[in-house]
Amino acid sequence: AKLIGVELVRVTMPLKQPFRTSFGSETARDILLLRWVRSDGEGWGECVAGRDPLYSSEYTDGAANVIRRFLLPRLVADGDIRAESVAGVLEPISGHRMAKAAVEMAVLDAQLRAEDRPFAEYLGSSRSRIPAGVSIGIQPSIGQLLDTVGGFLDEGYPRIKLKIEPGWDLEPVARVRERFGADVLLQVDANAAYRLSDARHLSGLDEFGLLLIEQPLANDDLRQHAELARLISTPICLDESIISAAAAADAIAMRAAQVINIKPGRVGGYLEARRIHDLAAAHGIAVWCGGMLETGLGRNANIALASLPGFTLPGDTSASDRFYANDITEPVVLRDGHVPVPTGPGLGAVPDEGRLKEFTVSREWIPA
Ligand code: OSB
Ligand code: MG
Repeated sequence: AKLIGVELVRVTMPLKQPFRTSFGSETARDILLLRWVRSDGEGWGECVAGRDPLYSSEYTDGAANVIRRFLLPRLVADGDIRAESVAGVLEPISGHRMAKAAVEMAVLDAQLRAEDRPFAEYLGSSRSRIPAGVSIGIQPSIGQLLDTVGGFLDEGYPRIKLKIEPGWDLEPVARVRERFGADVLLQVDANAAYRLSDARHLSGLDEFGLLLIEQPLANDDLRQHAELARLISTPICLDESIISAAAAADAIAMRAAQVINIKPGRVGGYLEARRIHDLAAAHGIAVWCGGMLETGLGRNANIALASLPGFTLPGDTSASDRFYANDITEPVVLRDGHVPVPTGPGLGAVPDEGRLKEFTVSREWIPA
């Protein structure tokens, strides 16, 4: 099929409550969407970069720029564009994995829609629903934390993840355990806020029976994570450090990660994400699907990915109404602690034109 052009759509999605992590607080998501228009139909991609380069070096304006200047021209010059060849064509451009992932996602969606094929079928997965975890930001007080956790447990979320940072770690975990009991599936995420010299302090988490601690140390501290794993008994899960299947292989070989959080945007796309799933499964390493406060576009694609059998831990695949009062797609809805694996063609959802318009701040048409 012939590529006609690509539209870059910028949306601002207000969050129901501010979301605070160890690296910053967000009140709205500044999101870049891509509409990939072919002669036989179209597909949508969502870029997970944040407005500011805090989680990683990528940021929304930068992603739009690199897509416009460097990624699209290479793909257009290559001619017939299949999702499976996107990463190879873009390989000479270093880094910018979130931008590349957004492009590959749009190409894949258009391709699957043209074949009338659902993403889960393309992946070869068969689950019809998956359990959904929820990620809870750093709260202004313990009281508000307990109310928030209680609310999500009442909604039926079977797994709770608490964001932590120095000064907000042992106490919130202890109070959540004290209030809600030892059976709640509980884990923490530090977003790289600690140093190896905090090992003794972090071993204070060991008594709380956490599923894992996510990314305690800096993004490039693989060796230090391996050392920390020898000093604490809470399993270590890596997020920011795992930027590719090669990085995952290094982390596994070094024993720096007992668990891996897979985020398609962080690793350059859903196809690389799948390779990490396969690699981890071959090594007996559990994986789960992370989240980047995606709209229903990214969320549905993540849910399809997370229906692969190696995703043995609940992911950050919470429903649309966890972050957004109104999503741009049909909302993802939680039922009995699960979210449904999309069954329609493509990655699972399309934006509703009316709701998309409500959140759109700019659109740019780039002819092929
Ligand atoms: O570290 O997992 C993270 C959101 C933005 C940046 C980093 C992270 C997160 C989350 C959100 O935890 C999880 C979600 O989308 O539900
Ligand atoms: Mg994380």
